[in-house]
Amino acid sequence: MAKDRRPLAQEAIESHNARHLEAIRDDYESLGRTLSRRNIDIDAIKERVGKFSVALPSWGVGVGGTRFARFPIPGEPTNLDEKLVDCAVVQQLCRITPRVSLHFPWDRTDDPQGLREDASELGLGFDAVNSNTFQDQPNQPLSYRHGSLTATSGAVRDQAIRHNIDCIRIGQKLGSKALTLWIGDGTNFPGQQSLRDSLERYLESARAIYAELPADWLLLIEHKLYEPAFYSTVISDWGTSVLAAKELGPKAKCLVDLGHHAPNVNIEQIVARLNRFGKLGGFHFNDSKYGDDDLDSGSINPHQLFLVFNELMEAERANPDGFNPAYMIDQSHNVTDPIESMLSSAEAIAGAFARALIVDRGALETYREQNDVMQAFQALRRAYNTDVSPILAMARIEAGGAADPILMYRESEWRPRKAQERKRPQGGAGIV
Ligand SMILES: [Mn+2]
Repeated sequence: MAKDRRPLAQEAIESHNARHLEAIRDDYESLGRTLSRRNIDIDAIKERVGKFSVALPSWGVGVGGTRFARFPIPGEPTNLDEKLVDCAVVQQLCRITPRVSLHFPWDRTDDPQGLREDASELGLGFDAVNSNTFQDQPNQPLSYRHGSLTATSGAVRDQAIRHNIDCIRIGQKLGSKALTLWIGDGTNFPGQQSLRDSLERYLESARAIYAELPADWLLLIEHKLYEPAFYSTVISDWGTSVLAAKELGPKAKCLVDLGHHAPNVNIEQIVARLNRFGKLGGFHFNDSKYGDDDLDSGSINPHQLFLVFNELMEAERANPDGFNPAYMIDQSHNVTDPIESMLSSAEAIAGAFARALIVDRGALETYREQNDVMQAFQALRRAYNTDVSPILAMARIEAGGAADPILMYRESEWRPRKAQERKRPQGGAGIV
């Protein structure tokens, strides 16, 4: 049995909860009566919410930035151990973020086994590992300036393939079960590279990585429309992603990052398409206004988040046994305390999940059959308009989390205390 090194005093959380419990219970019972008039058992919904989880990105607990600047805050984590501890704070307060997704080489470790034990003492495990061939590292023999897995140079491609295989090996020691593959490869000029051959090189490199996957692992292919390349991107859209996944084999699936699409694209429809072909691998949750903004989940378009989960519920109904997509937050917190953003986002994601659970699916199907457009829409609207926060709060309290995670976080004075203890963070430009 691992030692318990969770960062916050559990008694403080309990005394915080004691101050809020009566009000939450009151709201929960009232919502329970509302839902029971719709033949929905609130306790059953709470139970499903209690089993829901979403992984945290290790890079999300540091203050993010843009290519113009980064404005660090005192007390933010400056190394992997501190990042893990901050993830543990999030998990201790909200109880639906029990796994962390690491990013190599940013989260380089010489002792993955020891790291796994440390994480377990903090109440954390590890989710998908992420490779990074979109920037050069100090002392790296060959540059990715002109691409990585799709570079014209075979030696550069080999270096990028080897890095991905290293990530799999480290991930195995951490208990991960998936490698997320996103490359920045693409072009800025028409004519710069052959659009056909660069995809061919991607497939060849990805095949070499796929061949090294353990039997129970997945390769999650993440597409993105543009940036850092601005004319063409090799894995630019879900179509390219699903074709590549089909060509590679059953362990290759598609990862949908909500910010990686053209404006106004119907992402929930993409979810349905990928699921139809057995290729829905996972999600990177965030929100966006203009592009890959990496804003907090549910802060801009909570309705879209709900519709995505609604589609996920339909996918689960169609395929109840084999449905297990990897859910992860992927955001950049530039102007907030990252822990607070992560708590707010986890709540938004779980809230969208809970709303999708209370859609009356039987009625929805009947309305669809009858082409009763307005009532079909109302079936979704009724669920979307329901305030599910008492369900989330009750599930969280029963799991040992905080009644009001952000308030409790402030009461704990975590960041001011860390500002005294931790090294001063560096500013400068760049996304971390
Ligand atoms: Mn992503």
